[in-house]
Amino acid sequence: MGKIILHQGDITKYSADAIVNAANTSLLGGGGVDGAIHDAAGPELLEACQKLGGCQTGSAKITKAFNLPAKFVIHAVGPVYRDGTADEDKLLASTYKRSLELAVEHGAKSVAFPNISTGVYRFPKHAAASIAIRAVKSFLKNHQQIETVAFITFDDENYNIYKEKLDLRGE
Ligand code: AR6
Repeated sequence: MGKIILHQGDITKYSADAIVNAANTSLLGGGGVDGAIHDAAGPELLEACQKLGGCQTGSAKITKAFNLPAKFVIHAVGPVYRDGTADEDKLLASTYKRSLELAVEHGAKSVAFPNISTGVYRFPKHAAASIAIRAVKSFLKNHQQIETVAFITFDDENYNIYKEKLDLRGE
C-alpha cells in the first residue's frame, strides 16, 4: 500500500507529481491556498482553468502545473461547511477520492493535499482530518498506482491534528 506523509509548509514549494488545490466551483482562483498556487504557477494556470467550465462541489479537475515543481494541479472543490447537515462529510470525502482518481488516470504516483475546506470554508479541522485520512487510506488500499500521498499542513493546529491522527507521535 502507498504511504502517507505529513509535511508542514507551503504546498507551492512541494515536489509531487500532482498537488491538489482547494478551489471553488468557478475554478477561476481565489484566496488562501488557491491564490498561492495561482501566483506561483503563473498566468497560464488561469488560462487553463478558464477552459474547464467550472467544477461541482465534491469533485475535481486537472491541469498542468506550469511554473510549479509539480507536473499537475488537481483543482478540487470541497464543501462550504454550514451546519453539518448539508452532506458536508460525504462531499469532503468525495473531493479527496475524485482527486486521487484523477491522479491515477494521469499516471501521477505522488500526490500532495492541502487541508481542503478548513480555511475560508470553515470545515471543523478535527472532523476534516479524520475524513481526509479515511478517504485516502481507503483509496490507497485499492489502488497500488499511488505510491505516496502527502498531507501538507500550513497552520500548527492542523499539523498537530494530523500528527496525532496519523499516529506520528515521536517522529
Ligand atoms: N500551502 C498549503 N496550505 C495552505 C497554503 C499554502 N500556501 N495557504 C493556505 N493553506 P483555504 P478552503 C491552508 O481557505 O477552506 C479560496 O478562496 C489553510 O491554512 O485556502 O477549501 C478558494 O478559491 C487551510 O488549512 O481553502 C475558495 O473560494 C487550507 O489551506 C475557498 O478559498 C485550506 O484553506 C476554499 O476554501
